[in-house]
Amino acid sequence: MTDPPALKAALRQFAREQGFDAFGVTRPQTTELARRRFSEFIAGGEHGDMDWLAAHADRRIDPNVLWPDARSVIMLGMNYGPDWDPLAVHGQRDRGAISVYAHCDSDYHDVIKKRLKVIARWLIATAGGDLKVFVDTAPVMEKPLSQAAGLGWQGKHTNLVSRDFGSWLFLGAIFTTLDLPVDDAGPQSCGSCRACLDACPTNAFPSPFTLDARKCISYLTIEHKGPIPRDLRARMGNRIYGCDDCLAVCPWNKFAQAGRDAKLAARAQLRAPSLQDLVRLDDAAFRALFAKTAVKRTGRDRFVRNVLIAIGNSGEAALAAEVERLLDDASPLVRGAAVWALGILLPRAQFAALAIARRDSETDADVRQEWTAFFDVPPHGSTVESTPEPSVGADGSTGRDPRERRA
Ligand code: B12
Ligand code: SF4
Ligand code: SF4
Repeated sequence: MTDPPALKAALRQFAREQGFDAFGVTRPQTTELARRRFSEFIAGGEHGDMDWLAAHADRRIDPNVLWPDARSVIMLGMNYGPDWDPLAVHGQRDRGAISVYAHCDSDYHDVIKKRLKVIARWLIATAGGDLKVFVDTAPVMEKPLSQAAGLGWQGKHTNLVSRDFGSWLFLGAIFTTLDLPVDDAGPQSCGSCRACLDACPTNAFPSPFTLDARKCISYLTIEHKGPIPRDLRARMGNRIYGCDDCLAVCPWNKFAQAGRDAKLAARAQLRAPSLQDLVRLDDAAFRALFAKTAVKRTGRDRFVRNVLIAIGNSGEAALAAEVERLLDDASPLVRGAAVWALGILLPRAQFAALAIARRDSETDADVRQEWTAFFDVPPHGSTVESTPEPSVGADGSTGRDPRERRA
């Protein structure tokens, strides 16, 4: 097939048969704005400890550096719209909120990559040329390229919004040496809306269209390897893996439809899992539960860290015994989060007694700091009654310190 418009139409149809709901073609170029903003993002340290974002920045901001032979970029979107309200779980304090994309019984990276390769084989067999496929993990700016290919526009929450699927599209890319006809860029359609900016529990948007990843719960719960900064813990509520708040409030979701791909079907078990069950997971149980899902990415220790923060925020004193057991966990990350949760769940005198008994034998500096941050524990021999008031006040998503709930 040599006629480029006919080839493109056949390719669009084949992509649809492979489960892709959105399709468009652009040239291997990013805009001046995208390049500038990416450089500012890295220079300002807004990528946190995602060093892989800073590495190969030249390739990421310029597809021609990534692959000089590319002539066209085919951008594809797969709808994963939920058929439930992803924000409803926030009202269930003893349950954890896992973001919609990770409910799927398969990791979307695997599903999409496999389908992109099927399309790639079809394209080579039909029209020749050379190509490369990418989803998420390669140095490719998928959102600006998708906007340029007409799939939608980058909303103020920075994700791609589609007129047909709202915020719920996974993106993937095929770079090819073929010269395909391009589509018009998606028009910016946020207007005066700022629902996503106002919905963010951690104020992670310094301004519309820009995100400071260091404050984003998605970053904190999935990418961040160390202890979660104290001032953000209470704001996380019960979000234990990713966050959908800015996506879910977008008014364009009213045109969205539930995802149709069986491979991305949501596992009901992950809709509102019990925090009590999750905090008991050891490494083997974690891997057994999440093996096929995107959640496996954090590993057990980071995941249990997140669950402990949610337990602290739940104010459920009945969970204190489960948490206390984790003070002996092998992972300092888990022990530190357990200390923070107990500081909220236990009556002050009981927490202080525990701190006095435990702090000096703690080998990890960060965990020792967790003990001292809540109470300036006096040296051995002093009485619990002399313990001063807590020195740290974490404000909740409601603006309140979760410890107030015990009052
Ligand atoms: C790093 C990363 C993250 C980081 C940083 C997110 C971010 N916004 O940068 C963290 C871990 C926080 C994250 C979180 C999430 N991610 Co993510 N992530 C990525 C990744 C790997 C790179 C994104 C990137 O380049 N960021 C750097 C910044 C500087 O680029 P940017 O976001 O495009 O920023 C632009 C705007 O700021 C814009 N801009 C600045 N000023 C202005 C002004 C105007 C007027 C305009 C128009 C634009 C504009 O310029 C920048 C360049 O275009 C992509 C995959 C990929 N390879 O592209 C997935 C990706 C963006 N993530 C995705 C998803 C699903 C998520 C989550 C929803 C997951 C979840 N539920 O928890 C959240 C959403 C959080 C959010 N509001 O962004 C999807 C988004 C799909 C979509 N429809 O857009 C992607 C594309 C993966 C995929 N293949 O499907 N992610
Ligand atoms: S994903 Fe959550 S924390 Fe991150 S920017 Fe959106 S609302 Fe804020
Ligand atoms: S919520 Fe409003 S401002 Fe945010 S992306 Fe959607 S339309 Fe744009």
